[in-house]
Amino acid sequence: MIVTHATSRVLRTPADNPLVVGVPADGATRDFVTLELDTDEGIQGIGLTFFGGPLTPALKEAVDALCRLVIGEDPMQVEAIVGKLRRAAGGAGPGGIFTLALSPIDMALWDIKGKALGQSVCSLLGGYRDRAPTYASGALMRPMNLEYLAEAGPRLVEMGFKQMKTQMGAESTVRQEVDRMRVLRDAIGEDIDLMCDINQLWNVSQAIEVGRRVEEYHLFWLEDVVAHDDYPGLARVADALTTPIAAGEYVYGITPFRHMLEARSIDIVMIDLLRVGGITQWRKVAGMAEAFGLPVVSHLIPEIHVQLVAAVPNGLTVEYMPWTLRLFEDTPAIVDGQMVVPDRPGLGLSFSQDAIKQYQVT
Ligand code: SMN
Ligand code: MG
Repeated sequence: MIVTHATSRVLRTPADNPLVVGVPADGATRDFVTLELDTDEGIQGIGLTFFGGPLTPALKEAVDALCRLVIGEDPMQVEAIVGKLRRAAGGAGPGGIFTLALSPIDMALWDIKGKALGQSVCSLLGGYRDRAPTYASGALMRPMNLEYLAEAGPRLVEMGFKQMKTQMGAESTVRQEVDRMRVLRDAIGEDIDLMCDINQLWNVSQAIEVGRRVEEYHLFWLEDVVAHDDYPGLARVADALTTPIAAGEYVYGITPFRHMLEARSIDIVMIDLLRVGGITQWRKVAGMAEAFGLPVVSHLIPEIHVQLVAAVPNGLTVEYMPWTLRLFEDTPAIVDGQMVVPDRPGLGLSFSQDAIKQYQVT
């Protein structure tokens, strides 16, 4: 089998989140670059990427340029193709726009491999189980006030979520930060896992101070408490708190994970599929984390990440951030708080033709 053709598109969708209720849309949009890779055997693989922001046209061009090097290659030889693209990119890699452009190609190759073999990507990567816990994300964000949190948290529980994530980092006093956790914990009860993302907004002493004051609300994890590349700083926070510290979504490639793990910076390893360089690299980080006795969690794109988190023995939970939901025809079901791996080969996904018609940027 050889790759014969690549089609990339830019889709621009409203920047909403169906888990948020009662907040009017503000007209903001999100750009995605989608990829379809065709083969001489009629099997098509799909992938997508984003984080381009104003560089989205450049990201699409980078995907197209790399795809030109994939035409004529055997899609089953994923590492060989990834190696070829890395060597070709030279100093333009290993992070940044190169990694973001490599990821959709790598996803599409795994999708083709799965379809050719009649196996899900989850099965190809290890097939540890057929579903994974999932948590609601994006509904309990920093700008929302306490009244909204008290209403929205229980609404997510009613929808069937057993885990949910909120944010801190924007309040002007420690007391106000702590109040957010108190209000949410009171609203959702003791049996729901509550995660909290700081998105790098604290320094080490703030993280330790607020972190200690919210320990009584037993958070499932505190995420990105300080700058993503302050590995010793993260380690100081992780040592000071009993709440597990999660990080990893902001780093590119696999090597930074080695540094974080060696420095004992984190307790939970968050892997972003786009920044790490695709499925091939994602599973290498999962293996590294396993060797350190640590669980891995995903970042965004739950429809694809379910395949990965369910595949590995240390997959903890899938972030259900429904940004990409409307891009696909059929998305994985959520049953009893778990996301189920589709019973279809490859990624088990196809792009919605309606979404392409509606959102493609010409
Ligand atoms: C997040 C970061 C960047 C884009 C979307 C969402 C957030 C998360 O940190 O963990 O979901
Ligand atoms: Mg985050």
